[in-house]
Amino acid sequence: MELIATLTILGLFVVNAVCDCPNGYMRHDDSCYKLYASTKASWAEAFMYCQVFGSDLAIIETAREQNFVEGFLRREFKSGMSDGVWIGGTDSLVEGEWQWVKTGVSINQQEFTHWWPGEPNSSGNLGEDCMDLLHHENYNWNDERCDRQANFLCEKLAATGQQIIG
Ligand SMILES: [Ca+2]
Ligand SMILES: [Ca+2]
Ligand SMILES: [Ca+2]
Repeated sequence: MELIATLTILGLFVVNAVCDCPNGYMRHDDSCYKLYASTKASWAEAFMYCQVFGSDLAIIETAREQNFVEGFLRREFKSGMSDGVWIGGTDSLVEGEWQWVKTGVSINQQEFTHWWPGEPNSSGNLGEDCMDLLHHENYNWNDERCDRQANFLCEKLAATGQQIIG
């Protein structure tokens, strides 16, 4: 009788720590990433797409995260993805003051930055206010015209918590 009671309790209350990503997302550290490799959008549209799916344009805060993203994008490029992937940096509010759109954190003051040499260069008459990663710039950071149609990378925090599996 005691044994059955114990088993019942275990059966009902076995919990399992889960820390996972939705289907179609790639896990790295505490984040889930989804690359839209066959959808192209302007930076503002890409921003909205990510939000619709409960995520945000990716924010790259460390060399470790940059390495992961570069590797991920290179593999996709080899599989046929075109050049140019939006991430979540912009200086559209104040020219030259780069920030991550999700958090408003200043990129200029971030310890880790990874601009390609000569970038951001605000190229062309219309300037460039949105951040992308270009294969031909080694997936380092570039400022780009925001209306360019490009693929994009969304990021969300991996779910953490407890799930009853009994
Ligand atoms: Ca991140
Ligand atoms: Ca700019
Ligand atoms: Ca540029």
